[in-house]
Amino acid sequence: MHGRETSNIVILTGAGISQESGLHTFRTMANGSMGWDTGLTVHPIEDVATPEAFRRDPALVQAFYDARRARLKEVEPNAAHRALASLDAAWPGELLIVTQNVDDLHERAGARRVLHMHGELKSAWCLACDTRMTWSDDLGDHPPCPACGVAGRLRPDIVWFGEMPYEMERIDRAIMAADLFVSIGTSGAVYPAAGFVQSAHHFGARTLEMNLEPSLGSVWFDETRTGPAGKLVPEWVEQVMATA
Ligand code: BV8
Repeated sequence: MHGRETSNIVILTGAGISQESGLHTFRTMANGSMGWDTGLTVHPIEDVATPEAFRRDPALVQAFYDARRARLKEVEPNAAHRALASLDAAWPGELLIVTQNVDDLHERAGARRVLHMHGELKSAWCLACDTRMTWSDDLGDHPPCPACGVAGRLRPDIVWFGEMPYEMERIDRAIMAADLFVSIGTSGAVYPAAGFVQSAHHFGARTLEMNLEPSLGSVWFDETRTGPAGKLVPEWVEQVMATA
């Protein structure tokens, strides 16, 4: 089953690939639920990353994402992002980087075949006219929508917990056609992303994870390499390019 040539590659990335750029990862909190560690405090996802939280306290949610959007201006892509961008530019076969990250570091490193399944900080969504648009400033000060002019109806174009991730059909098709499924810097705690390795395995792909520590889904991977993405990913890209 695994003797297949490597031509179609799907790469899943998580918060761990941006950690060496200075962006925080999530954290399992004392009460077992997930939280977003801003370095100063840990926001339970229930307070900042659900539609209910946005209805309950829109100012807190907007401030949370305004701070993360502003932080993007202070960080740069790292060696792992750059290595994937060079692979994307040179790989002759199918390749898709499916990221759970809402930061723009894959694109700023030069990657093009990128799909943000959980949305992007640099995009806003108008709930009055349903337009989605590139956005780099705050949303907390209720700016008018550039498309319909209505003020205060713009929300972060982010997939919150309980909401359907973006482009699931395109992701499923890519996984079904993949010869190689690679997972980088993700804990495997959040679904449906955490289930991709099982379907990739089911459709006969070879599976490899690169992570600081084995993820929750580690048993599903044919190979696990542990260490920082900034070191492991450039090494792996060199190896896989040698097979191109
Ligand atoms: C949905 C945007 C239904 C927001 C995010 C099945 C079982 C159990 C629960 C569920 C289930 N199915 C659905 C659920 C519920 C839920 C879920 O999974 N809950 C969890 C908490 C149990 N899933 C959902 O709600 C999903 N939606 O199911 O909708 C539906 C179906 C039909 C129709 C309508 C609705 C939506 C989930 C998406 C939520 N939004 N992000 C934001 O970012 O603010 S998820 C968010 O959390 C991230 O995008 C990412 O997905 C996740 C965090 O995980 P990681 O990225 O892996 O980061 P983490 O910090 O956990 O781990 C980092 C790893 O890197 C670690 O292992 C670490 O060791 C490693 N690392 C650190 N540094 C480095 C490193 N590795 C290498 N180098 C380093 N330097």
